[in-house]
Amino acid sequence: MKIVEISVFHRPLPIKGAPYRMALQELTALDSTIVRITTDSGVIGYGEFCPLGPAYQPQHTLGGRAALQEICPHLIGMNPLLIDRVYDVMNQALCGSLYAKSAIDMALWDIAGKTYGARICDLLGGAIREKVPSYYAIGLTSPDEAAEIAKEKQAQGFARLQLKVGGRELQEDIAAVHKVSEALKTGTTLAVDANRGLVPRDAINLSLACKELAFIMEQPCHTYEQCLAVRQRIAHPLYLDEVIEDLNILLRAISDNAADGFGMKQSRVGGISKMRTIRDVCAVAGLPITSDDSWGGDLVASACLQVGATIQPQLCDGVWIAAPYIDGHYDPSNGLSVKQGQLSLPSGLGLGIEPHISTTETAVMNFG
Ligand code: 0XW
Ligand code: MG
Repeated sequence: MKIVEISVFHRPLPIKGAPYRMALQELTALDSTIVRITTDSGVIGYGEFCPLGPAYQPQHTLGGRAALQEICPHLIGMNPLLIDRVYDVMNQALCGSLYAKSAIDMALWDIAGKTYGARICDLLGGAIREKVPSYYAIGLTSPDEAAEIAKEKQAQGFARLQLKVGGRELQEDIAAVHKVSEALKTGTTLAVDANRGLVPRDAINLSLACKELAFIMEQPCHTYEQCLAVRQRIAHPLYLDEVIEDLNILLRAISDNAADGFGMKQSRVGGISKMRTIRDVCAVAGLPITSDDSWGGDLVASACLQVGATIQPQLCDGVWIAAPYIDGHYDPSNGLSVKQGQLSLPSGLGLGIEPHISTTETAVMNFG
């Protein structure tokens, strides 16, 4: 089997309803990129990356497409089933840009599933469960509004909530954490996620002002070192997210006992192949992870779920997908939606998602 063509498509993803507000970002629309890999056997695989705007992390749409410009010509003619070997060639062609490489990796896994007659989760060792808990991220808003959203989302079946804090008066964050905590039903867990938006002093004060409340502090401060220092001074378990940019930093964090768990974003670390390793390393270390991404449509959602379904339940803190903020699906028949707080694996082979790309649509880039 050989790769004969790689096509790249743009997919605008306007955000449904109010802007998505985090400590350092307010977003009303995202730009996603779909990669289609065609093989000489006729099997086609799809991948996707969707940075959370150009300022969130060192990733942005045009940068990812420029990375694909560097990488894709080297992949034409390669056997797509030899995923690690293709990854070697990607790394020889371009240093870094793991988010762009994650889309190629995703498409290769999709091709593998379609070729071997399996879902990706089953190629990853097998789904432990067909339904996996999702979680809902409550954007930056007033304490009362956050509590109302918490009630609404728990009524919809979410058993884990993430509350965004940071980038505003600390007292408002403290009030929001208290109000949301008061609204939690028995069994609902809470993560308070600053997305690096708190200086160490405020992260410590937030935790101490809420020390009687149970929640995880997720990525409170901007840097790994700041979080490491804060970890000694707070009263809550600490998860790292944005600073875990690759496997090396993950291993360092485990060795430093820097975190009690991780919020993982698949494109940040390089795709399904890397998430498989992270899953296994964190399992050995007994550290929970989420299986998320920055943003994206049905393809990213399925990739996160395929991995999430293979994480031991006691170590899976959920699979976050952007579907609640997106109108419509790439694949109306198989697109993923959260139902009763859970995500169900698509039944199809590979990702189980066939994005609708009209024959008249022009690719933004084409190779092969
Ligand atoms: C909730 N997420 C997984 C989606 C947004 O990209 C932010 C992210 C997080 O937890 O940091
Ligand atoms: Mg996070």
